[in-house]
Amino acid sequence: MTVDMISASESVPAIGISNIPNQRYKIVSERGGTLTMMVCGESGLGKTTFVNTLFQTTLKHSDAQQRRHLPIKRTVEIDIIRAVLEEKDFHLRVNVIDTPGFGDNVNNNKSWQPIIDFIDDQHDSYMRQEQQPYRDTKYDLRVHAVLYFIRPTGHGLKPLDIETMKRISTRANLIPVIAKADTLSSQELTAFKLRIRQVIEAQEIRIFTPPLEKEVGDSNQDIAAVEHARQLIESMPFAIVGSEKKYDNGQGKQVLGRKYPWGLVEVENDAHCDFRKLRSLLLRTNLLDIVLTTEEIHYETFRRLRLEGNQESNGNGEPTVPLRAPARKLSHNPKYKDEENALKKYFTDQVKAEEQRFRQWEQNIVNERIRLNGDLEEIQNKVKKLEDQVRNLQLKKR
Ligand SMILES: Nc1nc2c(ncn2[C@@H]2O[C@H](COP(=O)(O)OP(=O)(O)OP(=O)(O)O)[C@@H](O)[C@H]2O)c(=O)[nH]1
Ligand SMILES: [Mg+2]
Repeated sequence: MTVDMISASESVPAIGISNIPNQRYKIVSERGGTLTMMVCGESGLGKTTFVNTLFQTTLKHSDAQQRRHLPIKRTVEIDIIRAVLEEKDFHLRVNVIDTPGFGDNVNNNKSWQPIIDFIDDQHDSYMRQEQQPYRDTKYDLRVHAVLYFIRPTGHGLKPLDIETMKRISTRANLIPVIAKADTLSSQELTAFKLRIRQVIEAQEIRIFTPPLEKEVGDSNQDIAAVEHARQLIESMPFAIVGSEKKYDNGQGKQVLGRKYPWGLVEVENDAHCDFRKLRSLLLRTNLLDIVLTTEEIHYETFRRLRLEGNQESNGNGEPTVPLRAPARKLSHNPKYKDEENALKKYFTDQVKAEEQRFRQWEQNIVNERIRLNGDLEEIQNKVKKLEDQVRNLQLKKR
């Protein structure tokens, strides 16, 4: 598996992952604090760029830079990027699943399938591990959030977007985002957001929404949290700008952005795009909601349907969760080759050990048979002798 391991001893404090309200922070850290997110959508919408931008803004530069200098190519297979965000004594492991974009083909039929398969496979794999009694650490790549990139057409959602989002929403937290928001004017963007929200509602697509009503107390902190959640909801779907280049913001500060003859669009500027809002939702304010709803709703639903063998329809007459676990297919993806080879070796070793044990057992049986045959022969000889004696006695008697 080609996994990029980026770790930073310190991250930019502005993120404040260690500032998650107390109780929740504890649960997250006890559970090891892992967030797995996936990016998907049409090709060329800036998914890979977004992933790099996200890491670049959350990690200290030394490690992140390595990745930055790699030229971005079209993503051709599912790529897993791992990073560890560390702040004070808080560790958050972040896994990002970067996926190849859907083609611009006329026939994009079922282009969502690899994404759905990946999400289901992770649920399946976790379920299998849960069924093994002696397994402490589980390999867990269950997807907590899927960022769905929408092309900034200014018109609306395509049927492919709607179909794909519907399917994703039945198994994971779906977060739609408007890609390359710098290509739309702010009026266009406002109108586009409204239209997308209307379609999402009309099509009854379930998207992840920050809860407004949770644990509301009277403290200023709670009021601020609710207000923040309200702002997040109002900005959805988040308008994203990604970039790996830094420019002078006019005040002598180098900032990530995209430069145009008419000016600079800054990634981390709330007046320019919603990048910071999305980052905050994912890594801070709603980290726990995202992780817990995945476990308590999406994974539980998947598990229940699998165990009951029920099929729940998604309204198109198609099951949302396949009835039975798919046969484990041997992947052609070189990323899984190592894992596959390790698994094969494990099985071969197990089979060899069992065979050895069987041979030993067989040998023991042969030895035992030889011993018993020896005994038998001895007894038969004794019987023969006794019979001879009897015969002799009978002869004498006559
Ligand atoms: N204007 C603009 N261009 C962007 C943005 N993000 C990425 N790009 C550019 O869009 C092109 C495609 O970016 P990628 O990150 O490779 O897109 P992708 O979605 O990963 O594409 P696939 O891997 O083919 O699915 C690159 O030239 C980027 O520089 C953005 O926010 N605004
Ligand atoms: Mg890509």
